[in-house]
Amino acid sequence: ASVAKRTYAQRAVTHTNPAAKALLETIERKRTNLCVSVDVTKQADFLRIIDIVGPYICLVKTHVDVIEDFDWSVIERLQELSTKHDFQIFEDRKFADIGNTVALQYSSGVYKIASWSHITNAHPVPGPSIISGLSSVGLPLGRGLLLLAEMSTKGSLATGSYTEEAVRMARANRDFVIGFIAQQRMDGVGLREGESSPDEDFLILTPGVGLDAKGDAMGQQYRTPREVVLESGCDVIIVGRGVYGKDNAANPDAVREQAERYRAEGWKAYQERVGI
Ligand code: 6AU
Repeated sequence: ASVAKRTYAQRAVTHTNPAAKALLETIERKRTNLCVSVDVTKQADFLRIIDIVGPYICLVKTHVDVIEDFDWSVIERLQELSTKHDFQIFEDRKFADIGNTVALQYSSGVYKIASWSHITNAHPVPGPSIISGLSSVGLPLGRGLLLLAEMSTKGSLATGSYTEEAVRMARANRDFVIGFIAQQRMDGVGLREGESSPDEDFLILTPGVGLDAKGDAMGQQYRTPREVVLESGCDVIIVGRGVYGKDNAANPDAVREQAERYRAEGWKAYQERVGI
């Protein structure tokens, strides 16, 4: 069956990258394809929101560089929460430089991302060397990489042949590239004349998901979990402000309620997609 028709459990069995396998197993075990993006600037808020949404997510997405009172205890607490609630960690670093530089940014500096983040992402704009650089650090640690094949923003340049080249880069590096940040499945994208469809399973993680808003004032565009998972065949919904939003941040019950709501919507759309 096409990848979109297979269950997460079936895909977990055949995936060979440890980070992809662990994510698929977590999704199946917890029956959730929700990733919450926690883009807040205080470590207390960051950890509090993650502790609330933890039971409802397969993955937490971080922008660790926006935490203004960051110190290493944030990483230790995050790892404790990851064990307590059974979720994976995705630092949304969006690497975009030459191989040598991204290898340093990934392994070193204040954040040492590779040491704690199971999954990270990169823009394909530098070409395949960005994958070599990152995989020299991440592959020995069992990490996985997502390429940004498309973006959720109005006027995104990541379309057409750029998206196709991103998929070709991923196809040539399937040990480390586990999938894409994209708005739809990439099955068969970028195949050249006469090339047959390879037996591949890329995970599609999709931001720009919201049930109550169509976008924000800075070009973000939202679709519903149903549109994303059922109609576009994506695997994981990434929700930030829809869950912890400005009003929710102060109110734990509201944050929990939204996490439950997005989890339920995302899972229902998946069940309908695979027919279970
Ligand atoms: O739900 P929001 O709009 O509050 O947050 C969406 C999150 C943000 C963005 O940095 C990120 O998703 N994002 C990405 C990622 C994940 O790489 C790509 C993209 O195209 N759009 C997008 O919003 O943390």
